[in-house]
Amino acid sequence: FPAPKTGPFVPTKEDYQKVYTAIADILEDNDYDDGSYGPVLVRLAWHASGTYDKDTKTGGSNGATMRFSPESDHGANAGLKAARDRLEPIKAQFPWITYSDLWILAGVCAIQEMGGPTIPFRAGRQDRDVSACTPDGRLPDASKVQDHLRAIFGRMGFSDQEIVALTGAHALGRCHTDRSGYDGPWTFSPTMLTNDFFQLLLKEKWQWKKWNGPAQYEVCVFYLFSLIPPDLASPSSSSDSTSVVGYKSWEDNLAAWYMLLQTHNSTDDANTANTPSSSPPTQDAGSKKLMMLPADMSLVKDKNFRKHVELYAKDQDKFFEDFSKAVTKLFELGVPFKEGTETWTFKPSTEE
Ligand code: DDH
Repeated sequence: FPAPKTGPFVPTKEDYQKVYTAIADILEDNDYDDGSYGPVLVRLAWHASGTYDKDTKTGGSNGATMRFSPESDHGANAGLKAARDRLEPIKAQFPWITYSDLWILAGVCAIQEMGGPTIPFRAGRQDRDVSACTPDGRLPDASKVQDHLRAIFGRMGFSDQEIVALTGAHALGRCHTDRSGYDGPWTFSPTMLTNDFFQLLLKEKWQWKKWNGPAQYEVCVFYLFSLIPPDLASPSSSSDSTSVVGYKSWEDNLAAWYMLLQTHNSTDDANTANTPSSSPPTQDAGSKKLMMLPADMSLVKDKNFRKHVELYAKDQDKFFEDFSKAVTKLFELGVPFKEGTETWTFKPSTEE
């Protein structure tokens, strides 16, 4: 008999599902940040995609050019080596997947596993060499505000509504003094995707943080004290109007108060850009005080952005629906999919 012909390996949805499951298995790590690599993997997928320029059709997630210098050394990409390194064993286990598809699938997986919406996925990104690296400056600068955001995201092809929806990803993760220079998480639950980023933007009073690092906002603690509801001691009455992050019951509200005040009393201010921490950066989760970037704050200062913030703060389902659409678009910018490429969705590991 003639030897059966063996063509090139064509991975199926089941093969990608195996990669998804393997990524889901390596998200948690109690020694890293808030206990999960999920947020930094989302950031890797976003920074791989967010270099896209619709006019020149350069950049985007096709290529995984952040593997190479100079792109890996761009200031905006500081710290993303942790995410790329975390995925190396997965690449070794499934050598057929391209880095470009792997990084995006990791973003999809991390969003879903952290309680976010389903993000549809199409495979077919090809890795490219160093010559496809994009110039520095294509990703947003956190110290800048609405005009800059519209210029950067407009270059990728996004509307105001999509910019606001995408930035809701800041419910996840934190800033690191040894990466961007900023410090702290945006929400109390940085490993769960919720609409808390929008709720906090609207409900808290934000003030400039007094420190040696870059200009950022923190919750005004005196304002918090002034808000302590007189009826808090009486469980029967509702303290809805003074809710810290939109919690409905007075017990939840009290718990949120307690967390806020506790984090304000913490002594982690020594951990600034100018005062290196004595513990290794990967083990030091940094400040627990909530923060906002100047770029985040412009979402409530600009009235055309603000109306979307208000909608998403009220309606998490709507946020999830729009976030899923905008992230799918982001992750596919500039990818030359073959005609007829199927769209797949993967189940979160909790539903398997
Ligand atoms: Fe972001 N982001 N991002 N971001 N981002 C940072 C962290 C994370 C901006 C600046 C910063 C998006 C939009 C913007 C995530 C996801 C997304 C940090 C801190 C800065 C600074 C980095 C560090 O110190 O480690 C700015 C500016 C914008 C904007 O202008 C809109 C978008 C669109 C996304 C997305 O995923 C769709 C995530 C997740 C993190 C947390 C990373 C981590 O390690 O934790």
